[in-house]
Amino acid sequence: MSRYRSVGLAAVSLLVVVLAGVPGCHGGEVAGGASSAVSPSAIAPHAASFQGGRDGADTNDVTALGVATCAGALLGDLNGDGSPGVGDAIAILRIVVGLSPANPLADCDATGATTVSDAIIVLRCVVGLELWPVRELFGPRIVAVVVPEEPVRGVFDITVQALAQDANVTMVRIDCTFNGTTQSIDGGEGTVGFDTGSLAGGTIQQFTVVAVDSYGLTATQTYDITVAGIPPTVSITAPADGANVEGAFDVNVIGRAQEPGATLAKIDVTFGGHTQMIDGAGTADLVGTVQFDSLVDLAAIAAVGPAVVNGQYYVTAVATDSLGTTGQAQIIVTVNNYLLHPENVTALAGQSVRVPILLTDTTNVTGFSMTIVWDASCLTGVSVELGSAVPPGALLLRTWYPGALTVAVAGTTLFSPWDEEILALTFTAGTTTGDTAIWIDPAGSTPLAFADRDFEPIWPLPALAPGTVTIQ
Ligand SMILES: [Ca+2]
Ligand SMILES: [Ca+2]
Repeated sequence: MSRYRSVGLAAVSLLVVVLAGVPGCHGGEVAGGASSAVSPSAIAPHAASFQGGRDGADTNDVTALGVATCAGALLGDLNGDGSPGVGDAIAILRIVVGLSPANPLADCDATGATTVSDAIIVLRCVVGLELWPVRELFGPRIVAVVVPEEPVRGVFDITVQALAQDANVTMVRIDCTFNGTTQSIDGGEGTVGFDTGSLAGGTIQQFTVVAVDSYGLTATQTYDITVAGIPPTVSITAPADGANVEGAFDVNVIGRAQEPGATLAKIDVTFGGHTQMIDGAGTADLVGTVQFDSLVDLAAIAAVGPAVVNGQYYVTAVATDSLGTTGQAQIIVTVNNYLLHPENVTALAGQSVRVPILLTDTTNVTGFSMTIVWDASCLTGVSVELGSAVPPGALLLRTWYPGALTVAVAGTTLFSPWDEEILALTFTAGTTTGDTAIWIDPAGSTPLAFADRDFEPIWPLPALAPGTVTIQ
């Protein structure tokens, strides 16, 4: 019996072993003495993972334009150990009989099909009748990647070309990944478009090309792509950070586009939930002023801060250049209006609720008069007490109507300069839940007035703001 025939018989016997699924007989001596202990069950996962690119072993990361090839793969070496073995032959035979999925590495004789002949070739290599390797596979080669030379912004194209390097192998696809998105090119050449989207200008993002051939071998290249758009600068030149503001106040801003060739499109300035826009003039620089009123739209101011009118708030300026890149500046201002207002409070339905009336600056104040108004269907049974800012013994006068109270305090002792509470009303909250307003009527039956110790009127009068009782 020739050695060729004995190897053939060994292959046939291996086929029987595989078909029978007999454990413990997967390796063993083959003519020539070579042995392998690889089991069929250990081969299949590897064959499957190989389709994904040899577990990344062929990845070649480069950051400059060039050529990257996969690490060599060997025809017939299905278990990837670099050597011919009985395990490789068994793996091929499992493909022949349909127990394992097809694997292009099994086609040792390049017939385009996996047959017993392919297993025999591996076994001949095992016993030294043929030279190993049968053939080395080089995998695909990325030959050209055309990326934008300049930093990119918005939609941009990248053209890629890859070649299969091995005989009887074709390019299957090229996977291109940028910013978490992968697009595939069928075959070995094509162009894909990506979008920088919301990526920050001036940052460097990776672009990865993975070429896949019909053997499942891959080649990988990675490039650095700079996102265009150096953010514009912007600053708030007035008011100063931390400044007090009262009533209407101006905000001055200045911005400049930094990206070469870009102009400044606009500056959005925001305070108290309101945004005002300064349009660009088609130039890189933009200077402008917007005005806000810290009194007019109190609801909007309260919406961005605690439920008090005076307090600290952000002023934000966002500059947007002609490429859509933004830069931002922010300061904090303290709204410090001379203000008379009921405090915002929360009440339980049917329960009593105390509502302080606050004056934000009690300097030189010794007396006042005012009319306080509310919805009598929501709040009933009002009682009045002097606030903690008012000295004991001050005279309290009051007249009560459903939904209105006139009250006056006259005295010669100065109010506490560090306390804002000048009066407090206690109501019984109704059973209807929701918000109900309390406000000061400056021209009511007892007009709003403040006086000093000489009974001289204090002027100007404070601004007025409503308070809210939230019934729960
Ligand atoms: Ca092997
Ligand atoms: Ca074949």
